[in-house]
This record gives sequence, structure tokens and C-alpha cells, in this order.
Amino acid sequence: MYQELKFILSQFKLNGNILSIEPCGSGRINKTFKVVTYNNGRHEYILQRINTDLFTEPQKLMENIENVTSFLKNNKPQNSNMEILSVVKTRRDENFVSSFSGTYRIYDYIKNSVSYNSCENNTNLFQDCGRIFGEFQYILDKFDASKLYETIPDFHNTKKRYEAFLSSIQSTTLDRLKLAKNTIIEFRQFGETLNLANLIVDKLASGELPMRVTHNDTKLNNVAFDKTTNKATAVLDLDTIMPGAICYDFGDAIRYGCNTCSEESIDFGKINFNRELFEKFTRGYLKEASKFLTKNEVDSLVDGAMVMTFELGLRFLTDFLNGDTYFGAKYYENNLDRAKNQLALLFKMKENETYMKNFVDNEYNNIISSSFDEN
Ligand code: GN1
Ligand code: MG
Repeated sequence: MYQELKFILSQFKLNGNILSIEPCGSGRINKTFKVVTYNNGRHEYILQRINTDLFTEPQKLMENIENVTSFLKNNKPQNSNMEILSVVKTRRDENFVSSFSGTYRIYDYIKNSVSYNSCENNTNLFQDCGRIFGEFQYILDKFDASKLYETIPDFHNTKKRYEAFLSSIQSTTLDRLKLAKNTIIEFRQFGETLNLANLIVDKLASGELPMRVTHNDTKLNNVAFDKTTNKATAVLDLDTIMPGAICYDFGDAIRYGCNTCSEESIDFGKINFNRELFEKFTRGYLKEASKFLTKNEVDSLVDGAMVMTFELGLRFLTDFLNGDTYFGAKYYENNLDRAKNQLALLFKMKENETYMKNFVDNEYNNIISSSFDEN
């Protein structure tokens, strides 16, 4: 494998000779390595093998990334500390290479950075995570979303995700159906009573929510923090940047970050919704995002959190019923357990729905009224 990776690396314009290649990151979809080279000092890079089963058109994926990153570089406010991912070109001036072992691209590593799978005891990390996603969206507010390719069509089309779930029930094996029976019933009841599959998709279709540039995978571990200051410095994993509803990004960050257990936990009884983290993220996020959000968008944020949790749970469950072809599974019931984890979180979110909506309202109103006071 390393011989092959060295051959891949030799096709890119790297600075110096390779010192090391180490697997890194916790993504489910692409394989990621940290590469260190030496030439009058160390230079660090991120090498990724793109999962072309899902991203079937890597040239379009990379074009999206090039367009968005150059827009961010040219339009970020002067006082912003945001770092922006830079794609390393190949010797032929292309932005990826394909070989028999796969399709690869390289980014410069964000200097002196670290990313976290959870906030542990430092809840300020999550506030700053909210701030950087808000700033990211704010800069991209001026970017024309219709210029982006849909790298995975209907990625957050929860209506279609729900239809795919219903048809996987028809085509699965008896064994998987028996194991998943109760979870299937709960997802159907939950989704149908709250109309979760249609809620956002319908508002996008009617124009109540505008189509924006969205990141679509706003987990805490997709943010780089400065190792010294612990400030969020960069938004990572730009593969799923596509047109979408703003609440998908707020929602997915809350889904991932406010679960008191990890996504892989099977301790379902311990799963709860962390209010302190919710407040921190919302505060950091709204400070930036209130500069451009419409009132309808503000009102949709909490719905986004519930819809994203419902949707990912459905995706895990559908994958279990389909024989684990998308996310992969470390053991037979892994994807079913992941679906149960999201369902447990969804119940806790429902209990907290009014509280969350009130908090968003108050926070937003405070920001708006204090900006009137300043003017
Ligand atoms: C996948 O690969 P990773 O971990 O960044 C998935 C997301 C899910 C996430 C759940 C392209 O992201 O949609 O929310 O797993 N990405 C894709 O952990 O399907
Ligand atoms: Mg990802």
C-alpha cells in the first residue's frame, strides 16, 4: 500500500522528500493520510482517497471545492482569522489523480491544527465551532449556489431518503427485517406524526426557505482548531458543499455535538441532549449568521436539528436493511445500532424542542436589538 501511495504522491507538486505517511481522521467515507515531507524544514499535507462509489464524478467535486475555496479566499473579511483549505496541484496542473488503486487529492495541512471528536470539558470549543460555521456561511452568502454541482444528488432530500427506506423494507432479508422490526416502527411513527421527511424539502420547494450554499457535513470534527489558542481556524471536508437549506448545517452540527454519547455508542439509555453545548453553539453561530439569515431561516434552525437526526437515523437503518453497502459495518448490527442511537437522540430532542426554539428566539432578538442600540 505504501509503495502505491508513494507512487501517487510522486505525481503531486510536494515540497521535498517524503518523511512519513500515516493514516488519520475518522471519516466514514474517504480514506485519509497525513503526509510529511522535508525541504529546509517540515511540510505537512493531507492525502485523501476519494470514495468514487459515492462521488462518481471527482472532477465536478474538485471543481466545486476550487470555486468555493477561491471565493472564500477572495471574500473573507480583512479582520477574519479563517484559514482556507488549499488544493495541491499535480505536476500536470490537475487537482486529483486516478490510478488503479483509486482517485486521490491533496490539501496543505492547516498549520498547528487539531480536530476533536467531542468537546470533552471545554464547551467553548463548541461555541467557536458555531462561530466558524456561521462565518463560513456568511462569506458564502454572496456565492451563487446554482454554480455548484450536486456531488451527491438529493443528499438531504429527506423525502427521497424516506422513500428509499420504505423500499429497503420490501427488499431486505427476513433476518434483517426481524432484527430491525421495532426500530422501523418507531421511525415510521416518529417521522409521520411530525412530518419530518417533508418539513424542510417542502419549504425549499415553496420558496419559504431560500436555496443557499451549504456544507452538509458540519460535525465538530470537520473543524480545525489552532493547537495553541484552541480557536477554530478552518472548515474542513468540503466534499458535500452543495445547494441546500441553511438549517441543514446548523442542524447537523447540533445533532452531532449535543449528543451526550458518541454516534457509535450502544449505551442508548445514556443518550441525552446537552443543553449547555446547544446554547454555546447557537450563541457562536447566530452572532455571525444573524447578519444574513431571513426570519424564516432562523425559525427553521431547530427543525433542521430534528430533521438531520431523523434523516441520518433513516440512512443508517436503510443501509442495515440493504446489507451495509454505504457506511460499512464493523459488526452485523452496527448500522442498526447507529440508527437506534439517532432515534434515542431524536426522542430527547423532541423533549427539548420548545426550550430550543425559545432559546434561538431570545438569542436572535437580543442580537438584533443590541445591533439597533449600536446604530
Ligand atoms: C459521513 O465521512 P464522514 O464521517 O465525514 C456522511 C455524513 C454523515 C456522517 C455520519 C458523504 O461523513 O453524511 O452525517 O458520515 N458523509 C457522506 O457520521 O455520506
Ligand atoms: Mg464527510
